[in-house]
Amino acid sequence: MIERRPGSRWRLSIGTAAGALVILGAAVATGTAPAKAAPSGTGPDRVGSWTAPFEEGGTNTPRCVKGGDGRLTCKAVGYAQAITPDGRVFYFNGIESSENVQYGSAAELSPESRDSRARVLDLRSGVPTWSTPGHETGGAVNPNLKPGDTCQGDPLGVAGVPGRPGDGFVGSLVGGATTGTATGIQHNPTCSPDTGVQNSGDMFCADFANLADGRELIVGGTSWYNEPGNGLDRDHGYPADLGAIELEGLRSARIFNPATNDFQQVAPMKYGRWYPTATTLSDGKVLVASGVTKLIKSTQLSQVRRTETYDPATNTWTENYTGPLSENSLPLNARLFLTPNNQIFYGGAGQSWGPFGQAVDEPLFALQQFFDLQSKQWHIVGPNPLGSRSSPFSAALPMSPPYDKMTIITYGGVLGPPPGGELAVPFTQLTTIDSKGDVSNRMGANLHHPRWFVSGVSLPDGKILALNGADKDEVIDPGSERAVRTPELYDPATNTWTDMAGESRDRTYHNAAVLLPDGRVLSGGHSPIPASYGAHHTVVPGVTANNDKDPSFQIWSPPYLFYGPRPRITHAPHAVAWGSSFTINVDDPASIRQVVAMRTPSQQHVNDNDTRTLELAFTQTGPHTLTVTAPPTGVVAPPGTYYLFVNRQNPKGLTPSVARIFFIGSTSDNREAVQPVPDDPTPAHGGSATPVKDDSYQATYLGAAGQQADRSISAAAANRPVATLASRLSGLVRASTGGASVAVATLLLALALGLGIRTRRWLVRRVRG
Ligand SMILES: [Cu+2]
Repeated sequence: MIERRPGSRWRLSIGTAAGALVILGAAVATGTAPAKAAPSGTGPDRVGSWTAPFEEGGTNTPRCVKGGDGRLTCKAVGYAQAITPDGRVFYFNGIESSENVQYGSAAELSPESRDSRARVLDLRSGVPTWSTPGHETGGAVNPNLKPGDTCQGDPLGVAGVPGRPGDGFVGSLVGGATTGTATGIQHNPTCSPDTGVQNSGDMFCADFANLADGRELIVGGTSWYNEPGNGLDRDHGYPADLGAIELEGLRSARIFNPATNDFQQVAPMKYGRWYPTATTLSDGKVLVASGVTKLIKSTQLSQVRRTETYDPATNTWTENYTGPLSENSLPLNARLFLTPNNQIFYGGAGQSWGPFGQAVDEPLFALQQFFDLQSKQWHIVGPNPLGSRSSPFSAALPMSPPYDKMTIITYGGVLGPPPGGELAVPFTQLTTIDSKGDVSNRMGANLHHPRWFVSGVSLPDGKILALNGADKDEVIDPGSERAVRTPELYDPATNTWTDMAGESRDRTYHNAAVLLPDGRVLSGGHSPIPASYGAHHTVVPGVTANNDKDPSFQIWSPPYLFYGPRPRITHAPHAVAWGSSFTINVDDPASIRQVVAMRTPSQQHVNDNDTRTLELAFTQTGPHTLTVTAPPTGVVAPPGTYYLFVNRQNPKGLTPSVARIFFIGSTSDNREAVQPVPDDPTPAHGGSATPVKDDSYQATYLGAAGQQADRSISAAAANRPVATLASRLSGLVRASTGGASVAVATLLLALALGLGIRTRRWLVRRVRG
């Protein structure tokens, strides 16, 4: 356990990097609490139950269809999911069109990719139905920093050197923000060499947040191209695509409006951001941090180091910069939380492979830090005991009045920045932040199943479900991972994980899961990187995870739905103001133990840092009336849509009602709240899914010769020892060349720059006690 000492507020500098690296080595040895024995039993009241998988179009339509241009279009995978104010599911695809890669991702994935398509899934009647939003790909064109530039006559633009202050390590070092002595050398790094290929405005790798009025803000995303391609690609009639893959972060921001089922483009960010993090603030503005301007051949050597804030009221972005301490290096999709001290907390978790393992300042990822929203500067709390963690799930556990502390649970993932670990870890960490900004860390019970890229879903009874993911970091060696299909349920009251009923499908890279208004959990998504960065195929059938994409969903009914009668909310207001009292009507007030507000989810890349589960104070004030106290401030409950649940005490535990969806914010509105599903929801029925190994993909795309080739690949891969060894070796080479050089370079850099003094002083102080 590490407590932050009073006065131990350090200034952030590159010099702390070397210290963090040392600390990281020791931190892995941190002890873990033993897991308590899981309850036995396999009935649905113990492990819940799953529906069969179902997908858009069902088994009546093939998973993939070939267009007139010979290209496959396949059903969208639900890798990013959000709940709309009327209780539908908005989702979009990940790595759209990667099924068209025939031989290798390095040359083909960028030219074959397309902008991801969005869908709206409606489960309210019990029978799943789908609709296609207007401008189904989000309709964005990434605004070029240099309009009209084609990159052909601008080598600096192609290389992105040195970039602008705030754009990675290089941009800031040369631009002067980090050293405090601006050289004035800047260069706009962005160019869009292939804007005609419909893959320059991809929502894939954007983050999103539910705005206060119920719309979804989507920030960043992907522009795909080969570099240097110089136009010599198959789209222009050449036999092959020249150049190698690049993924560039979009400056684009867009809003999906559920009321019109359409997108609108809004003001762009200053920096292109691939894999940024969007966190909703107390006033409804949205802070965006991290993301990288260019992933594969980055010349910036780290992510975007400055944050920007979007104001929906004025459609403007503000760069949060008041000096060098406004800059910070964070992993991609850094898990950032608005904490009770009204600052943004980073606890040491994100997705670390960016830019492609070369972030020279990545040891900073291991430091817990606050971003002060008033001073707009970062300050360090101390090292995270486990160092940095890549692709775990992090969420705030339930908070109760007076909401003066938040405990963030973080579980799974792999340890360390690149090269870090490849094997998933079972560790659970509980980090508590109070309203004074004090931070403490402790270990929780281990997961029973170590898992990387694990989703999480907070439930209305205060428990949290861990589901999906794989036993290894698939980014290191795609196709070598084995799926983890057994979900686990965490009970904060007993600090125990319990295995739940198993899912039917592999869901590894790019899965997502959200809580539905009927209290069930929707799980979907599976869009792995093509095996060994080649084309999609399963490396060792039956052993390694399915390496084809899977557009199916499954719905899990938690055990609490099998405990007994559900309570009913017969009246709730449309909107409540912070700190106000409001009344709700329920069928049996005496049985109600909890009234709970939960922020409606928006999850992508197993990242949903706006989650809130707020227990609300209440008293019975009439035969069917409860008077409830709304959360006091926007710090506790950022403005927006929330589920309202009441939990009834049944003999086996708490059972939630179906949810009303209501707004929490600055104003009250006594119109009736939306009730997305009836009090006795129709059990899910209808819907179906194509098989795991979908024939339409194989037959349509590969043809007879291709199927033969694919079988030979599978046969070769089935030679397990050889395949495993080869895959291990390739992963090791990738990891060591990418990562070891990073660690060495970081140390040398920090020492050479002479900026380790502060760290050395700190270490000396620690050693002396
Ligand atoms: Cu991804």
